[in-house]
Amino acid sequence: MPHATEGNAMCGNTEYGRATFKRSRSHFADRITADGRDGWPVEAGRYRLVASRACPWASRAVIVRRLLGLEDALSLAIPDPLQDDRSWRFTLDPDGRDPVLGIRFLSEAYDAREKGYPGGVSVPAVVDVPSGKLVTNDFQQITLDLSTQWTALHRPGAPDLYPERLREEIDVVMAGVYRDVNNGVYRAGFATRQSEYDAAFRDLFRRLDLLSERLSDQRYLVGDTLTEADVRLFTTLVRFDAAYHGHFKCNRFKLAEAPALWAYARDLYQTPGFGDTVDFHHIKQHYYRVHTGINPTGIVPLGPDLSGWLTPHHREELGGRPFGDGTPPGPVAPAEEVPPSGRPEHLRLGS
Ligand SMILES: N[C@@H](CCC(=O)N[C@@H](CS)C(=O)NCC(=O)O)C(=O)O
Repeated sequence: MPHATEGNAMCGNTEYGRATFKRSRSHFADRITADGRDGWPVEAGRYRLVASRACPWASRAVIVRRLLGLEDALSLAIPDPLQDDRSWRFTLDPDGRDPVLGIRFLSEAYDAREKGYPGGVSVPAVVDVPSGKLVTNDFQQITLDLSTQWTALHRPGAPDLYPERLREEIDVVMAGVYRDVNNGVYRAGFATRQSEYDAAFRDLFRRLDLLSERLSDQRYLVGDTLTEADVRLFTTLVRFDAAYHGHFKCNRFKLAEAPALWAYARDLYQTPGFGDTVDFHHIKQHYYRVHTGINPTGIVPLGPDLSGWLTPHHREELGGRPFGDGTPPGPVAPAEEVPPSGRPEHLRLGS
């Protein structure tokens, strides 16, 4: 069932104004479940995940899908990192149409679900392919359902990213990461009053200090294996120096200046399923060119030097078993490879 929205701010260029930054709650919160209780049963090939590689919320779903080996069961559509006033568009595809859904704008799937829907069009979005209708854009729930409801379609050796016995701790860690880090960078970046920015900045760096401490003697956030909590922290950390440090004024330090966090982020980046989904070109283009309210010239910086992402991290010395009793995912399917333009080894600083 559609849920009411709260506030009016999203990370696009049109929905933040003079008011305090407030993230809207996802409007379509139906769930795709094993028992199909909302009318959307888990089914291989039925749904399409629309996820911008620029967007941290959508990237969570891209990473989890890959870690769990759901690529064949749930196909992936990647829109242009630059929205126009009709929001996300499929201009990277031939004829500007998503080849599976046949639509030019993600808004068409929202319209098919609810004509005249007044809220924003956002990613991640899961669309029912046969009807063309949006099922859910509930970014907080989508990944948890991939872990707990799509189990029949997981690859052999898929990790348990949301293990029952650790859920309480994972939820607590994720709540702090969400409030101060994932959403904290947006609160700082879109603040329109000094006091709002100051508060968001302080909360963000206080939390990063705590996380640094936690990660200085343990490899992962909860337990000794990868969990959903690591996915959620990673998607903000990987954008930190490329976007948030400058564009959102989150500049007490760069990620590359925070030893434990930087090694942790590199460890994840170099783990199959994480870095192989990251497109730094999409990230930089999106943030610096779409948020014209905070970067009116639309100039995209050439830096920072991203080559450090590939350097040794030595985190294996802390122990940990990334995939628990499972195994890492295999190579990325050729059709889903991040193009060279988005990889650190190909991104060149101006010379
Ligand atoms: N659905 C979410 C979170 C996801 C989100 O904010 N996604 C951004 C991209 S990072 C988006 O699609 N914003 C709409 C737009 O930019 O047009 C919400 O309700 O706040």
